[in-house]
Amino acid sequence: MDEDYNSEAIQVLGTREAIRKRPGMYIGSTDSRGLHHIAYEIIDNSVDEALAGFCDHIKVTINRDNSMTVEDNGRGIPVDIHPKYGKPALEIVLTTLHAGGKFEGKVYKVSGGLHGVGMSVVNSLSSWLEAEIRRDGKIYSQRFENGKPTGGIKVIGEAEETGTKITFLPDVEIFDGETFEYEILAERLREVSFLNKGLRIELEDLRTGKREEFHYPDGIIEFVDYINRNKGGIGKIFYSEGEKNEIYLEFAMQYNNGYSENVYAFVNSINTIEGGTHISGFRSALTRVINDFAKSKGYIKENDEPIGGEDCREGLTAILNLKLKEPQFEGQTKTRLGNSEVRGAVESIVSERLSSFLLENPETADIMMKKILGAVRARLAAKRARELARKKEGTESFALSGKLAPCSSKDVERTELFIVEGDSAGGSAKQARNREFQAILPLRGKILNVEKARIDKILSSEEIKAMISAIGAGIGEEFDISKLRYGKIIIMTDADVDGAHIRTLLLTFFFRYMRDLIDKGHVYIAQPPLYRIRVGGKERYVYSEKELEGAREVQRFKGLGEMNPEQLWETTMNPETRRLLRVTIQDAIEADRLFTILMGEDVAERRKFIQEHSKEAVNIDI
Ligand code: 0RA
Repeated sequence: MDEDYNSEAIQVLGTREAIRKRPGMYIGSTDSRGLHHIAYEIIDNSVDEALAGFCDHIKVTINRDNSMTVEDNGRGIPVDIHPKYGKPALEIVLTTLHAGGKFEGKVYKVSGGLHGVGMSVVNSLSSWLEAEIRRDGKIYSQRFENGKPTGGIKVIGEAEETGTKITFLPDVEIFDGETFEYEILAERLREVSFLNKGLRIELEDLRTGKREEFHYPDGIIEFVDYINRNKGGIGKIFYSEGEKNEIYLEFAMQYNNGYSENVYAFVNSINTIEGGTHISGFRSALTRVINDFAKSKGYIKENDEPIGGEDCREGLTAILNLKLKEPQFEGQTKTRLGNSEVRGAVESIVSERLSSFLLENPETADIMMKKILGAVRARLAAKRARELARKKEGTESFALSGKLAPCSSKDVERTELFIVEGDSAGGSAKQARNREFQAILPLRGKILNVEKARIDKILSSEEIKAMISAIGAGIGEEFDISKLRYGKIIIMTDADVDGAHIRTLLLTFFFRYMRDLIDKGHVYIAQPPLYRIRVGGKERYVYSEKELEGAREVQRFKGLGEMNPEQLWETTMNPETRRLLRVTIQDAIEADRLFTILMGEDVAERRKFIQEHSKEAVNIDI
């Protein structure tokens, strides 16, 4: 204990300086992501108080000046004077990189974050911070400027309730003028409330008046329902929870009418997008239980080929929510769980609970088995189609005859594949391009909507076959980015509604079947100009309606085909002068929801979405 406090005392001196010198070490970056990270640091402390069972309401307010207020109705951060420091506990939490939660002499929480260390990080990166604590019948307040208290802790009133309220203004110098974004916060807060059933989280933006409340008494059951809402969930949602060797797991799952896998796992509220031992435990339990059940109930015969793991996960939505004491996060973004003991714990809980569920719910079990056996049949059909295609490949250069205009360079650092809508635009592009490093693949009309088709049908579409074979890295589970033939895959469609539709179809295909292509930043959208204008005797191209203001003599481009090759090269294809938009995925769950709504079955939901988002529809960075 003593040693702990001594080392903390030494750290006091340089806390703020150390954090400001290397903010990246504490919050990852100082861009928009980093700015939101400091909000989560404060919010997480309130969530921890909720996890400990002392708080059920959190309110987050974005104030007009880009400061943020986070209030909870927990016990309130202790304010009593700490004997060793002679300072209030509150002040210590806000000014030192202490081992959070420990100063009361006990570790009271499981946490994925910085164990309350976050508070001093936020204070260090803020211009000012105000804390208001309700405890012991009183309201206490303390203000910090540039990380330092402007005075001692003061009693400013009386209150029966307890709670903590923190308001802070992120330092513009550190965050380069970035501001809080309602949607980013809303997505995270929704997720947090799904993962902590019953917790009520309010979000209000005083700049716009927008407000929402997230409150899910049924927690991750509602999370699964939310994801499956537009996918057509089939059968009951299965929910169970269990604990093994101090590893706590709750999970919920349901199949839907779609074909993609949506298994998301959270460890201490952190979305483990890089996977890990918990996911592999879940997968092996699922595959084993399904095979055992299928055999015992006669869905497959003893000697049949076993049902594959990917068959069991086609059209499956599942949420795993784990809490554990010492998570080891690995991988590039520290979002892969490494703890080896977790695999067995998850596997055993899921196996036991899922096999009972199947026996006790024969109707849902039957719906699941039919779904899974459909996936098996489609996989076998696709395999036959691929084998057939491979055989053909040798003799007649499969699917590519005449369509792709390849480039001469093989240097993936430089090469670009333009996927172009229509033969006529394809023709212009072929004339316009630099054939050394730019290849052109024209597509005829609309491509297949992969959201509504399954793998065997997808593989029989000529347009899709041509794309797979041009890109050269395979598809789905077999996709291998090291075989990629072009460093940039550039979608070039007209700047109109049809063009936007084709672009969305292509992005859906890449998202579902070549996800790595997007994750590793290889997919781009070309930006053809809308108009050519003449200003003061000079010609200029205009890329948005806004830039058009006040121009005369205006030539509007209806489609790519209307530009002559020189214009197309100059405006859209020449790396020196063109504009490209790189496609990024901020949040896989939200992207999945968007694709489902935009490309799925539910027409009414799609119309509603497009109406709500019509203003922002230009250049959404999915
Ligand atoms: C440690 C001990 C106690 C409260 C908290 C931490 C606490 C921290 C935060 C941060 C945001 N909201 C919070 N609410 C509570 C109190 C222990 C006690 O009263 O016995």
